[in-house]
Amino acid sequence: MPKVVIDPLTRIEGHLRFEADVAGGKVTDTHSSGQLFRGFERILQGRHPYDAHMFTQRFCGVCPVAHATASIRALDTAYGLSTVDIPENARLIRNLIVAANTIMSHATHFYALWAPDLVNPLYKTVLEEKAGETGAAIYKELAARLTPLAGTSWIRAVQTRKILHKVIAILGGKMPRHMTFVPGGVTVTPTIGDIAKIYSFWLQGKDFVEQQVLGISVEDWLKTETIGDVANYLAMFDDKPLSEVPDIYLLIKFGAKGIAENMYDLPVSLALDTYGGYRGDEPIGFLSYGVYYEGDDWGWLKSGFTDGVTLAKEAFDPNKVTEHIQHSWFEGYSGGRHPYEGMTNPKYAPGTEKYSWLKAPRYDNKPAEVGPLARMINDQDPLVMALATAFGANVYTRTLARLHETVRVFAKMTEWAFALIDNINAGYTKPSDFCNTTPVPKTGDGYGLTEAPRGALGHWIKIRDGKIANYQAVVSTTWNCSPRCANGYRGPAEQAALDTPTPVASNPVQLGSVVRSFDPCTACAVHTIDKKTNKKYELRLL
Ligand code: NFE
Ligand code: MG
Repeated sequence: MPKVVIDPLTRIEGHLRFEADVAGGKVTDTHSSGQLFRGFERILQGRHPYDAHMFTQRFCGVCPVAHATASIRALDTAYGLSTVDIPENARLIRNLIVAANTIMSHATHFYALWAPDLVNPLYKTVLEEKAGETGAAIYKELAARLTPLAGTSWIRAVQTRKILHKVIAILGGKMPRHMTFVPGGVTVTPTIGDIAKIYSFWLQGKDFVEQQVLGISVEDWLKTETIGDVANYLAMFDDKPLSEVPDIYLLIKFGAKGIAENMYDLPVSLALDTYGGYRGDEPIGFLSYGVYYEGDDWGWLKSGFTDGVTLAKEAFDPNKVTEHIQHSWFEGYSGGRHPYEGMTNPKYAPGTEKYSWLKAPRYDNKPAEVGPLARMINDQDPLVMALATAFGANVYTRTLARLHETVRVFAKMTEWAFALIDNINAGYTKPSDFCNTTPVPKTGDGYGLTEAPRGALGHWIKIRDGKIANYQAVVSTTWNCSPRCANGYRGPAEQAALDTPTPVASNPVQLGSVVRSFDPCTACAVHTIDKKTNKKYELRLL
């Protein structure tokens, strides 16, 4: 059976290998394999608890803020501090930093890491073959906007990304790896001028979001809640030339067979809604831990676990999180283990049933998709629920959920910024208004749950004799790209890639797009290898 191997797969930090068996032009089996052991959890053992958020930010250059947040929330709880013990100013600043990082990451993913697939030559052929001049015009417009390094939207997205980094740098000293989170709060005490600067950057970002991405105001977009609203939105631009419609119009209208070919009777679409979903013959769910302080609580975006097929939601229970290592290059236990008891003992064993350096996180022993689609579903966002109900979970809804979340979080940032201004104007400017300084405990257990841009992220810490005795991080991409667990269930991306059309083995753009729709933090994919011939193929960006 021919095997397609994409290694490395992603266009960011590279070490994910994805193998697919292909028969009859479709994917019949999959193996997702992390190719790198780093060992941060072992490095942290025996160190001062303050090292946790400094070291774990080095996990990654695109989501250091998420790791700082998970570490600091783990330390907050280990120090005996609950949400109300964190001063409100600190909660607002933590929110603003997490929001800026998430928006930056989502813009990067859509424009630089995922959308280059849309200008793959295969889509040019498909669009032209099916719809002649109309198809050629659609492809030309996609290419003009999304071609890496040259596309008009690509360039503006990269510029906007910089603005979000500046917001974090004002509050956190620098980016990546800011320096302001500490147990009990933050170290920065911003002035009104600092916040005014942040607001001016936000306004620049708003120009891009409204002119290029949405074509309407952020506020109006957030009123889009039903498939009917989506149709009305599309209708606003239907009379305009393609060169004048917003980016999201192109994606919504021409991205889905369900919209273009069913709703509009158009002869052509990219059919992104026809792959990247779940068969439903293995357990699968959507998991979110919740994120952003909301008043005295955590979880402006709500936590939850929603069944991947029925979309029935249940309350999240942190005790149900485990990691399996049966198919991972680790040793020490069988079945699943809660992260407090977790172990990271590497044992490379190629050619066995083990095939990845990623562990297999499971919720209630089920594989779970994490990320913007899971967050929007668990938050019961009306628009994403409508899309998921109409089209299912697939490349199309996963990508739209990420864009929609970006707009929601972007809009919310001003609320937090203005609340901070109000507090400062009211005189809440003492150091204790920003940090509840608390001594390091000799002994303490803590866990910090948050949402990284790519999904649910948890750090678990045990402090003994004032030092870190055990540290376990269960990371978003570990959930999404996990290998099989002790029960033999495939991980979410492994399941979602089954049945993906692979008409041309040398150019498996749909397969790459399915796995990339999870925004895995792994690699800069530039080639694929046919294992049989060992011939390398360029995954063309242009
Ligand atoms: Ni390296 Fe990260 C995010 C985390 S990895 S990008 O988002 O946590 O999944
Ligand atoms: Mg781990």
